[in-house]
Amino acid sequence: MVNYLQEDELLAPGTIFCTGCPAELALRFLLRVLGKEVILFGSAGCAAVGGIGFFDAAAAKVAVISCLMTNIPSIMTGVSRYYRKVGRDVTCVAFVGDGATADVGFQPLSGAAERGENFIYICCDNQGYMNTGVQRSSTTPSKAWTSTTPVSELRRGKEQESKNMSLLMAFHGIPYVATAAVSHLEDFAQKLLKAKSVKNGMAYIHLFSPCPTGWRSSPEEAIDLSRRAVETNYYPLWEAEHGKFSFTWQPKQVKPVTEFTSRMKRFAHLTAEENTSFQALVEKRYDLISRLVKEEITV
Ligand SMILES: Cc1ncc(C[n+]2csc(CCOP(=O)(O)OP(=O)(O)O)c2C)c(N)n1
Ligand code: SF4
Repeated sequence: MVNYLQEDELLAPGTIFCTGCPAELALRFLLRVLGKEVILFGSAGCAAVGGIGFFDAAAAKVAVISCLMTNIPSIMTGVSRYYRKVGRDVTCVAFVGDGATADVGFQPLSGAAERGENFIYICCDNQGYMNTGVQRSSTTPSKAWTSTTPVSELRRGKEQESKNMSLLMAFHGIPYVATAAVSHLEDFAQKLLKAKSVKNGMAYIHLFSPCPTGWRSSPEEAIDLSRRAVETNYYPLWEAEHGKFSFTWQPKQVKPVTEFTSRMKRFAHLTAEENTSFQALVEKRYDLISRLVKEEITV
């Protein structure tokens, strides 16, 4: 894995991510893999405090463009087209939260994907609007506690199933879509390099990144939680190259999803029955992606 890393550390040593937040690790890592000829795009959210900085302190040592939650892909469209026009090979990469990606900024992302804009878009999915106080987003899992999906006699956390954002992007038919997890950095590095090599459209990576603060889990367990998500098939690692799906890493022995959910207080209220239906949902989602792989369905 060390071989993927380019020379310089491109994120300043001090950031204000919460203790144990793996988004910081992911941002440091991806900048080391992609190198200096990068323009980083961000918007309000936890990822922004790492990328853009805080008050008068810049964090990243590459060029950074701070966008609104509503217009990241639109600004990236203009900037990436400019560099193509002047003939300079610059990688435009977004590192943005799931709220900005799947909800607030979904329309311009979908539009840019359909138009074939050439940039890398990384959704750092901590499964909620964490920066503003742990509100639910469309990618928050069903049954999870958040500050806007409380657990009480009347409610059992989030009522809806999460939006399947990575598959939605794959069904746009863009050249490269992948899932990645902060626990599997070798896999993430290979996907970043594939994304960088795409020159004829968008590359989208959906990165699973536990949030100790919002998930009410231990900071020291963040990477382990990510590993458990992958090993329970809650978060399978796959890629779709030109619409062709394949798994990039698979557990030898799949663990029950309670190995993941039992490690955080946002799921502490789940009954045995609710755990069973959560497990069924995990298997339903995994079966869908398995069929796309095994039946060689191309989108
Ligand atoms: C259009 C718009 N709506 C709301 C906000 C307020 N706001 C700032 S950061 C944030 C949370 C962003 O959540 P997400 O994109 O999931 O990133 P996270 O903080 O979870 O990493 C919100 C709602 C905003 N800046 N712009
Ligand atoms: S709120 Fe969550 S995602 Fe945001 S910096 Fe803290 S641990 Fe990381």
